[in-house]
Amino acid sequence: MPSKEKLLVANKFHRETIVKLDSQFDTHHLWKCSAKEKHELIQMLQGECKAVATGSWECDEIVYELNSLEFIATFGVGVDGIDFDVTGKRGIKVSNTPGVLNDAVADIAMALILATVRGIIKADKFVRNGSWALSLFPASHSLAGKTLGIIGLGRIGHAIVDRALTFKLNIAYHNRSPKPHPYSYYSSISELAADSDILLNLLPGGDETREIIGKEAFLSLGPDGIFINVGRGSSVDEHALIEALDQGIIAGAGLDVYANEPVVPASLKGSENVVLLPHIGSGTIETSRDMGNLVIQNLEAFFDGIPLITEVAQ
Ligand code: NAP
Ligand code: 8YV
Repeated sequence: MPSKEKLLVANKFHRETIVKLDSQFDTHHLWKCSAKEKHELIQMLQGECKAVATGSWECDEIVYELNSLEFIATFGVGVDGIDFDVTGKRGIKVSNTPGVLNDAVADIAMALILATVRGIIKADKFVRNGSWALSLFPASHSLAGKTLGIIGLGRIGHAIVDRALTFKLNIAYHNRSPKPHPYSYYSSISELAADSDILLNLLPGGDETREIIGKEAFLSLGPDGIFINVGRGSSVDEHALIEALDQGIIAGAGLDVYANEPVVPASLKGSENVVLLPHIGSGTIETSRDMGNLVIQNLEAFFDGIPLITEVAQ
C-alpha cells in the first residue's frame, strides 16, 4: 500500500473535515504544539511535506518556514489569512472554497436585514420582558420598495440579490468596475450609500479594502439608513461605525464580522441599534461540510498532479 501523503494542518478550522483529513493523509496538527514544538515539527517535515490545510482567514506564519511547501488548501472563501507576497514569490499554490457557501451567507444577510429593519431582536425582548402588556411595539419600516446597495457584488452578492428581489427591494451596487447586469452601478461607495436605504458590505479583506467604508459613507447613508456587514470587518472603520450609531448618523447596523474577531467593542455590545452575530454566515452543518469536502478535493487534485478545483489566482 502506498504511504500516505504528509499534510500539515495549521489550525482547528472544522472538526469534521480534520477527522476526514486524518484518515486520508499523514496529518500533523500544528495548532496543538507549543512554540518550541512547532519549530521541531517544521524541521521534521522539511523536504517531505508539500501541503498545508488551514482556515482561510488565519494561517500560522510558521508554515512558510517549510521549504518544501508547494500548496495551501484553505477552508473559506476570503483568503485574507494568506501571505500572498510569500506564496507569489515562491510559486506556492493556494485554493479556497468559493460558491458552496453562497446560499448560507445570503440567508444570514437577509436575516440581518430583517432583524434590523423590522426590529426582530427588540420585539422578542419586548414579549419576554412583559412590555407587550403595557404598550404596543413601535412600528418599524417596510422592505418593499427600498433600495439595497451592495458593496462588492460577486458570488455571494448575487445569492443575496436573488433573495432581495423576492422581498421587492431595488438593487444598486459598487464594485471596482461595472458589470453587465441590470442593477444601478455607482463608482463610489459614498454615492451608493446616499442612494441606499440599506448598505450591505461584501468586500474581501486585505490591504486594498482596509477601512474603505468610513465616516463619509455613513454620513451619506443618513439617519434612516441601515448598514449590514457580512464581508470583512477590516474593510470598515469600526470607530466611525460606532460613532455613526452613537450619534444617530445612521439608524442601525447588522454585523456578522468585525475588525478584530472575536473581540467586539463594548460600545457595539451596548448599542440598542445593532444586531450582532458571531461570524456565522457560512456556519451551517451542510455548508461547512461542503467547504471541507472542497478542501479535500483540492488536496487530492494537488497530490494527483491535476488542476486544482478552485485555485486562487495570484
Ligand atoms: P467575490 O465573488 O469575489 O465577490 C466580491 C466582489 O467584491 C467582487 O465581485 C469584486 O468585484 C468586488 N471587489 C473586490 N475588491 C474590491 C474593491 N477594492 N472595491 C470594490 N469592490 C471590490 O467574493 P464572494 O465569494 O462573494 O465573497 C465575498 C467576501 O465575503 C469574501 O471575500 C469574504 O471576505 C466574505 N465572506 C464572509 C462570510 C461570512 O461568514 N460572513 C462567508 C464567506 C465570505 P470587482 O472585481 O468588479 O471589483
Ligand atoms: C469562514 C468566511 O471561513 O469563507 C469565508 O471567507 O468568512 C467564513 O466562511 C467560516 O466562518 C469559518 O468557520
